Amino acid sequence: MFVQPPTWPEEFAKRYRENGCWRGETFGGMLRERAASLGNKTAITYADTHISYQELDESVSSLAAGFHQLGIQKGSRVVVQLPNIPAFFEVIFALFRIGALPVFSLPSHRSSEITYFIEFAEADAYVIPDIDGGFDYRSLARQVKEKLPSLPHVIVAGETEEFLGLDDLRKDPALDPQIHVEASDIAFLQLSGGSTGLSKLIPRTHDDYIYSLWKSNEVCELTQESVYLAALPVAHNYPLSSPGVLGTLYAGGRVVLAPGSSPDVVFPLIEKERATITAVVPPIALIWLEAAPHRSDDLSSLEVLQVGGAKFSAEAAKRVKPALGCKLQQVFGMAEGLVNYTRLDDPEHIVIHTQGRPMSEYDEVLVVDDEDKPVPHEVAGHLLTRGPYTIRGYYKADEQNKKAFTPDGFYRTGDIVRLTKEGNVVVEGRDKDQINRGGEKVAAEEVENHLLAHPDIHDAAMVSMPDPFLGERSCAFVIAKGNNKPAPHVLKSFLRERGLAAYKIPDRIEWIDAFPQTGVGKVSKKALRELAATHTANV
Ligand code: J2J
Repeated sequence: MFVQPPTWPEEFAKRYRENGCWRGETFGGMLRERAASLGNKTAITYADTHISYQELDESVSSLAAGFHQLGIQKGSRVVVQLPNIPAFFEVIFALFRIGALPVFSLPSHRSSEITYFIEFAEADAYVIPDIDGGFDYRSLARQVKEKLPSLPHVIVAGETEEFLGLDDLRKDPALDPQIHVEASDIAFLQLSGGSTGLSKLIPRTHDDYIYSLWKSNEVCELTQESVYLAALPVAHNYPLSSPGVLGTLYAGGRVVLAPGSSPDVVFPLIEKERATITAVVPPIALIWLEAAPHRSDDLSSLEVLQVGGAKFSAEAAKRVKPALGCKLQQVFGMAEGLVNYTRLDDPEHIVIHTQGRPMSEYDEVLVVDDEDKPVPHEVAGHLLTRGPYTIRGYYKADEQNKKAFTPDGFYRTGDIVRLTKEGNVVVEGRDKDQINRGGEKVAAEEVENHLLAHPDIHDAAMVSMPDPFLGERSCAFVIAKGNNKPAPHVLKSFLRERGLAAYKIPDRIEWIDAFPQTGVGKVSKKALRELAATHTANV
């Protein structure tokens, strides 16, 4: 059963509509309009395949009919785990069109995450590619089916083996069931980075997400001429919406799907497709900066490189223009909503030293102390936010919502920031129990719980340690139950066998006799972070 998540109080919804933020558009309707007005213009390029808006719209209608005949209904949830391939767009727009909700999982997720998403969202189907990046997703689906035999459908884009094929679902587009979908309906469930145990699910409406797209397009100056190169996995909120692939389609531009983010893959693609904008996380930006002087690819079409997802150092930021010949745009966003951008005409010191400012004049941003009292400009504090595209509550999480939101509806981002006098945000740190591994978020508690399942482990605590490349890596400290202390690589295999995504496996695991404690007897993660940092410095 679909449980309605908390939403904006009527007075806010009314205001966002009256102010023109929410335009009453749906994703299904938006694609149909673009197909009508842009017809043969290319929407998506994938290797040598070019898909026009018209063609995309038709395959979406034919799949909408297929999903509907399969029993996927308005409000049904479908876990979508697809890489950067055209099927991603066909599937999600087909689901949008019939009012079913994609649950966006990442290609790196494994059985632990996927079974949780399917169970928690009570999903009716799970959509995968056959093989991607050398990994066979059908074998993953088999593991998932073993744990969840009642999962109704596994659908494969490609060679199906024993499963149902996406191509078998395609029906005559005229059979599109024409389901009525409201712009205020939840369009999909996005994943939170997670800080308390497992990822929470983020309900985003057509109205609020489409607003974040067209507002991002204004700020990032996206037009029909724009060519957005998707180098990050498109299911992640940042390349999906800031302005990302969906913003590009909204603008009537062209999306170029890259199968990876290395310079060998991306640079020739920028040259070939004359890409104008792309988005990366800081570690990828560093690799591109290193590679650029040694390569002869023509990157002259690239106007903007967006960097976000984790803090980009000022030293690296300074090198973007000289090395790549394009503008840098810093992006500080979150799947829960709020997105900040440096503006394309901002002076250099702002672009290099800040993470930009909220994209909408209706974003409310507060920086507060531990008692929720506002702090002055230039003083670091907790970032709280509320606005026309920031959620009011997670999906099926009544208890957690009490902590994650203030009584008047502000989302507690868990980020420590300071606001400059000009109103730009500088990210100074974090007070959530999360490790940001070069843009990939790892909830410490989730990994600790897996470690605690090991028979030799009495207690576990995971913290970040500084890393020049990723910004942070993870270090888990473990206390033994008895004398048996398996080697770290044995514990890592144990976690892998439990089906945990590779980026969540601790980079380092250390046995320790006891945890340092805070004054009130809790595990002091601060002291553990210091310990991890000293050990790192000694390596
Ligand atoms: C420091 N920390 C940052 C930055 C995100 C656009 C861009 C990014 C995301 C994203 C997104 C940061 N500097 N520039 O959804 O639409 C950290 C913060 C934040 C968390 C959100 C988008 N940019 N972060 O990264 O939901 O801690 O979204 O709260 O994955 O990433 O993570 P996520």
